[in-house]
Amino acid sequence: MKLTEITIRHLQMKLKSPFATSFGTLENRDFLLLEAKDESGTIGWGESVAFRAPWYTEETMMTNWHMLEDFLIPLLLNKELQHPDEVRDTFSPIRKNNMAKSAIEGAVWDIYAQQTNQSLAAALGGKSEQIEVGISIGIQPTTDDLIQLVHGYVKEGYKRMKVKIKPGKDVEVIRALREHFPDLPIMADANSAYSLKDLDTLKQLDEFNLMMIEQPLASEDIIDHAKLQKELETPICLDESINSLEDARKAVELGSTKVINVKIGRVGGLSEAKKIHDYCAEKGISVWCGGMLESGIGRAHNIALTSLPNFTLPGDTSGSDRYWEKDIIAPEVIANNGYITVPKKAGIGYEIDREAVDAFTVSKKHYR
Ligand code: OSB
Ligand code: MG
Repeated sequence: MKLTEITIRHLQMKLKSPFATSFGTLENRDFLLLEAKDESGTIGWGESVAFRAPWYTEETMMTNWHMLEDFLIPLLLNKELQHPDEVRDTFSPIRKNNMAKSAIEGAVWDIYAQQTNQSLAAALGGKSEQIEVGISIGIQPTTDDLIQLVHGYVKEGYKRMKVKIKPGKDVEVIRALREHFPDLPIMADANSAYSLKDLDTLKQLDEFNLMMIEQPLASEDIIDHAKLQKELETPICLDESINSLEDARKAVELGSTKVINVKIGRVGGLSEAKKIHDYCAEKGISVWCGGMLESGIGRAHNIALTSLPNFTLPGDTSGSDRYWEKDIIAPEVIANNGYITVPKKAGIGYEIDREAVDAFTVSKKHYR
């Protein structure tokens, strides 16, 4: 296969409700969508999960566009590929910029799966027919709001709740939640809002039997995470700190993490995500698939990845209706009683709703 034509689109989709984390609040999801065509006319789709602003990692939607236009697309256009794993090697001269690399690599995986007449899940080696998913809930104005929301999601069948925390919105919020839901699997995500100076606060969270605490410290702090894990009973899960298999190896060897949140975009694509999955399986480290408020296309890639056997913990890839009035795929992703069925159709397994794509498109550019 070789890519002969690529279209980059900037889409803007309004979230059903604003999503607040320790670093800010998002009302609209702006992202890049990649449509790639190969010489036989097969079309594959990929999504860049970078946000407008660099608060989650250093990448942004526009740095991704720049990297794709000026470096990544020129490396890949008209290059003969036998397997999607070769994209990772092709991009190896370009440092980092993982979300930009992943967007185009995802489209190549989609084309490869279609041409080998298998689902993306099967192409990756995934076996699960359904995956268990939870919900990630942003910081709420009041604790009552949070409890109401959790009640609603429990009713919908979601069985694991992840709650965003930040200094001042932590111990008391989690205490109230635990009192209302004594047996519910709950976890907390700090998005790097703390440092070792906050050890006392973080230790107080041990009282609430959390499944894990996600990324309490800064992304570069794998040494401090190792120190923190020695002081905490609650397992630490790293998100922002893990950008490659090498990062995962170092964090595991140091004892900085007991669980890893794998995000395809953050680690540079499906091939690297699979390597991290395989390494963790070998080391007895559980993994789960994180989310980036994706449209249906990024969501479909997450579902396929999650079908691999060591994704033993529920991920953040909830149903389309948790985010959007209307998604850009058909059918939309449906979570039934906390489970999503992995599609069996060739490729990402969902049709692209081109009318919806056009409706959300702010700008686009073709490359050939
Ligand atoms: O830290 O996992 C995170 C959303 C945006 C940026 C970072 C994170 C998140 C989420 C939401 O937690 C996951 C989702 O529902 O897609
Ligand atoms: Mg996180």
